[in-house]
Amino acid sequence: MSELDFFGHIIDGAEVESVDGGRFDVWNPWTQEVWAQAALGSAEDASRAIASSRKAFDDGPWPRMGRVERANAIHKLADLMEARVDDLARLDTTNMAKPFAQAKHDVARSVWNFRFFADHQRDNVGEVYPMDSGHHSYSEFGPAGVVAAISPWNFPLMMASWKIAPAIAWGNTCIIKPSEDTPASVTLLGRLALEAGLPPGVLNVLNGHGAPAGSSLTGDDRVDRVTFTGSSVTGKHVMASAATHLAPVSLELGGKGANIVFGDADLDNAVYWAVEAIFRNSGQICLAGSRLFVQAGIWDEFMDRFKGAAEALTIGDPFDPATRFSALASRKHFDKVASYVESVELEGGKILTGGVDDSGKWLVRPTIIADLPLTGRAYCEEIFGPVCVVNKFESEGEVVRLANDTRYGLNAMLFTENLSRAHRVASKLRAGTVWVNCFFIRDLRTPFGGVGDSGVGREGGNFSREFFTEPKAIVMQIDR
Ligand code: TXE
Repeated sequence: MSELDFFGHIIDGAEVESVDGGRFDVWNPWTQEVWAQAALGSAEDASRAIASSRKAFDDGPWPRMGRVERANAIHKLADLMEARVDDLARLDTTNMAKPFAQAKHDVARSVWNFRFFADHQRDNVGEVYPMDSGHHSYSEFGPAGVVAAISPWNFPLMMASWKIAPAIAWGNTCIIKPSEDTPASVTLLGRLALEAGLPPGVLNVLNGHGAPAGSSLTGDDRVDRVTFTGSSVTGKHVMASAATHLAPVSLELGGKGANIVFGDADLDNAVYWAVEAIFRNSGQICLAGSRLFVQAGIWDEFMDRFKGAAEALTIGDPFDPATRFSALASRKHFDKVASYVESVELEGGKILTGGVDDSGKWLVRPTIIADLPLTGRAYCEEIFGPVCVVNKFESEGEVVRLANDTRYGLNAMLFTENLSRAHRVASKLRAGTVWVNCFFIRDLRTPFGGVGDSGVGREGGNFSREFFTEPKAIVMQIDR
């Protein structure tokens, strides 16, 4: 057997094996082969990582560094990432079958996360509150401490960077636990952080499973903040675990996004984004537009075009530049998505195109479903795959009710050329983000997060500042 790549933990300035030498296999879901191994973190490894980040916070230079110097250090890490774009992207593509061009796009967004939060922290200001009593008050935003960040496998590098960047920019130290399905790119990021000269313990990477590695982080009272992206079920465990030591949590969980196309929409644009919203990344996006609502008057034309565009996506090897759509990220996930597709006809729905591929690949083709009762599993539950359930609607009031009738509330999209309707409907939708005539566009200053089962809290710009710092009020007598 050829020598496999190995991804260790990054703890206290070095890449290390687990204390007990444990390792786990890392799969390439396109070739269905093991291509690497990673260190299998135990409770003891988690404890070591926490001790290191604790020491780096309590005694190290990072939280005490000037804001300009800290920003420069993070920009240096971003420079190193930029120099290794292809390597980072290759790891994500190999590890989860994300088309290579999309993986490169994700690396660019990850670099931008670091640059944005470095500058945001450097240029941020406190507030002064003039008082009538002969005093004045002002606010200060000091670092919170040790941050445990737990990230998923659908955007391995990008979701991790979204957490690490604001955490370290605000002077905290951070332990990231990537998903056990995708340890590779985050481990390379940890290596680059050492190369960039970040002090030991500022960014530790702990590889391993949700339990014990992840749960040992969230339940440890030396951890001051827990930020998590993953399933709603796991999110509840993470919140309960953090509550044992009252660590504030930020949870970005599942979604069942509504995508509404009104009769007056620009159809070329609406079709383009409907395809992106559910088939990009093989639908493995919490923000996916998995419930599509189309107004009756344009149903036939829209569905024709949407189906045609879905069938035109080039499916194949994620490293082939022509590929737009590839396999699901793991065997386990393929089984889950396939089981939803298999439930559709049993529950009265019709598969208009797509379905489970019969090649033996872990592949579900771009799938469009109609006529499914609103109680159908594929309509109600997060599938996290390339499966779009479409429904017809008549009126604005009806579609707002339908869109909001879900336990989730991460995001929604609406397509219309009517300005008043765009504002009116956007404001009525129960969701953390509403995209009008577009999808997936982010400004890092804006709040990001969800309602209901989609999460707790918001991150982005000053919302990240609130979470990753301990805001302090200083009150001073000035009239003596
Ligand atoms: O998620 P988990 P899984 C949804 C999606 C998917 C389903 C299952 O529907 O099909 O979740 O995916 C870590 N304490 N999303 O099983 O379990 C785990 O190791 C601490 C939506 O991968 O939520 C990984 O790093 N950590 C989603 C991370 O949590 C724990 C992205 C996510 O794993 C833990 C991913 C524990 N007890 C899946 N148990 C989104 N919102 O984008 C697990 N983990």
